[in-house]
Amino acid sequence: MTNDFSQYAKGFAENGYAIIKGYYNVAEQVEPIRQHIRWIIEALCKKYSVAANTETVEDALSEGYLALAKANRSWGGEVYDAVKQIPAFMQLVADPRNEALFKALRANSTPGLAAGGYGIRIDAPGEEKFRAPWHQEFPAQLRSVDGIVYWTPLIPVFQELGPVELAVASHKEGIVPVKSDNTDGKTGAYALRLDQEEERLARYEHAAPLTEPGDLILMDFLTLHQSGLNSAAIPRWSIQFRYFNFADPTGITLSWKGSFAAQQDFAEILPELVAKP
Ligand SMILES: O=C(O)CCC(=O)C(=O)O
Ligand SMILES: [Fe+2]
Repeated sequence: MTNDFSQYAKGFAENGYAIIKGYYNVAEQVEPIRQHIRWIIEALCKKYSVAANTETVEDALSEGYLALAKANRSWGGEVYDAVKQIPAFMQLVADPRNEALFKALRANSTPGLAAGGYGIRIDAPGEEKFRAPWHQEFPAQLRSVDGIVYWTPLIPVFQELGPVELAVASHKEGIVPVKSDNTDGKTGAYALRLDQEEERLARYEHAAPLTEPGDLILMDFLTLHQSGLNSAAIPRWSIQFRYFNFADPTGITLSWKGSFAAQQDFAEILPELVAKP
């Protein structure tokens, strides 16, 4: 895999997203994360006497995780909190190539790695509460308006698993005002809904790229996107993190503050982002 990412800049600027197939080295960068997750699930199943097969990565990430979360949903939460502390995960997030890639996509930028903006999603079948509705990353993360979401799967993503969906070129909308809606028990960033969501989405072609471990999806902080619906029998495991630009004038105005994950209320920091009722 080359380290010259300039070929992606034009498509990214036009479409508000880009996909780089085989960006990470699966054996060296992804597999150690998967193995460590397996270990964590095995340890928690043992701790809570949950009978489930955790012998292989596939067993642990599907049967093991589902058995734990079914026995007690908060044990699933323990997995979620634990896995973002896997050193191999942090190494992938901080891979120097990620910073070089950001610079290639954002001319004259000074990249930052958003604190608290990284994690591993576990999208269990039929779990509506943590499904992200259509949103832009900016109100949910702040830091800088020209930030980029990095999204890479830990298992092959097929159609029923609900690939992340995005509206092609929707970053050209600029910042869309949002309002809060707590339907389905959603809170924080998950409760934000776009002003005039349907009208806006109808203007764009939608994409729901199927990806394999090692592939990387890059999304502009203003690109409209949502979680797909997982109608498979297993959870969808995926990594996301965000880089931003210290040199962005809005970022400097914000002093690069974060949003929900940084215990900040974006409505207080940028009241003009709140949709008028
Ligand atoms: O993977 C998903 O379901 C949503 C991802 C997302 O919103 C993000 O990575 O910013
Ligand atoms: Fe997002």
